[in-house]
Amino acid sequence: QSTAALLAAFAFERVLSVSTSTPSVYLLGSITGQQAITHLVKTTFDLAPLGTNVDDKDAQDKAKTVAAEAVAFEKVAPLEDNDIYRWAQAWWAVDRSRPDVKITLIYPATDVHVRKYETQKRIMVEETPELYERLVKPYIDGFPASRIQWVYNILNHEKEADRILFEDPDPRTGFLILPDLKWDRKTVSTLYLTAIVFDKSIRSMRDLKKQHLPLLLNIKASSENVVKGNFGLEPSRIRMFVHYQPSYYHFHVHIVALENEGYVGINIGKAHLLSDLISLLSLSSDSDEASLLQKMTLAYTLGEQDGLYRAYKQEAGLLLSIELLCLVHVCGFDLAS
Ligand code: M7G
Repeated sequence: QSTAALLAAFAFERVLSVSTSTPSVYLLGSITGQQAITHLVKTTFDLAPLGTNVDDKDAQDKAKTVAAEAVAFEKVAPLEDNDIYRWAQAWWAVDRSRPDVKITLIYPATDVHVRKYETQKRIMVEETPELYERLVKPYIDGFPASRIQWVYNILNHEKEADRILFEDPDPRTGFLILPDLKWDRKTVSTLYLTAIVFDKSIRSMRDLKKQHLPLLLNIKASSENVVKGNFGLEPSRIRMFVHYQPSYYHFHVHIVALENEGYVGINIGKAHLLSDLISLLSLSSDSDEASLLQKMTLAYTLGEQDGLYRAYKQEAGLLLSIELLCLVHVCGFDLAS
């Protein structure tokens, strides 16, 4: 079924979350009785990195077209004017080359997806290496492989194969680079690519050791070449980072234009710069030993709908009961009385 047909069949149920800065919205609904999530993002103006390059004739021509289309309206409804200031609402002409909205449809959506996109209270946790081993690793191990089927589809060239921008097939130091689903594959100022490694043993950045340095250095150099060669962006105009915790436990690197600042995914408490990871691994001792990334306490935010949040809550409940036990023991506190 086509995406258009599925969207037409989407029966709205409720709003999961709204971002006014992007601006975007996650809607929960259903399609033929199955849960579905629709994400709508209004596209931005593809002018930021292009308009500034005064020497590049092609870039200037493209900027002119984008600017001309940006002020080509089908209808304008004035709101107010005062001295030299006027404001209005407007509707763009429908035949512009730039689409107005980027749509992502998840169908059928699992409860994990619904919880991920729902507005929720967040807490900050500090994951010690001990907590990682006891709590987080079993949680990661318990994740069904089906959740990263989309990653394997890409690595096996079964899906998105024609989108691959770079590929190094080495099973240890290899990876491929392709557009992230968040990107409209058009707007350079919101460029969003992903580098996905072939090595399935690296579940997250916690698993990185000194022996993975060549892989990370490789990803950094190749990403810089791709953004320069394919999109005319200088390496100094992109941000490369890794999420901890990620949503998908198969190691990948986010490659994002600096102008694209709207996503919560670039916040501290979630994003770690690739160059910081490279530096930490360089400072780590021998390849086989635990790296600094395995010895560190890693702090991050967790939404209360996150599966891991429940594991932390159980832990907190356990601690509380241990403290209570100590209280009974040390102070002779009689809970029954
Ligand atoms: P993450 O840090 O595990 O999770 O990154 P996040 O979603 O919380 O950022 C996974 C990245 O993969 C995200 O940037 C997603 O937008 C992207 N992504 C997810 N899926 C299901 C796909 C897909 O099917 N294709 C592509 N190209 N990217 C995807």
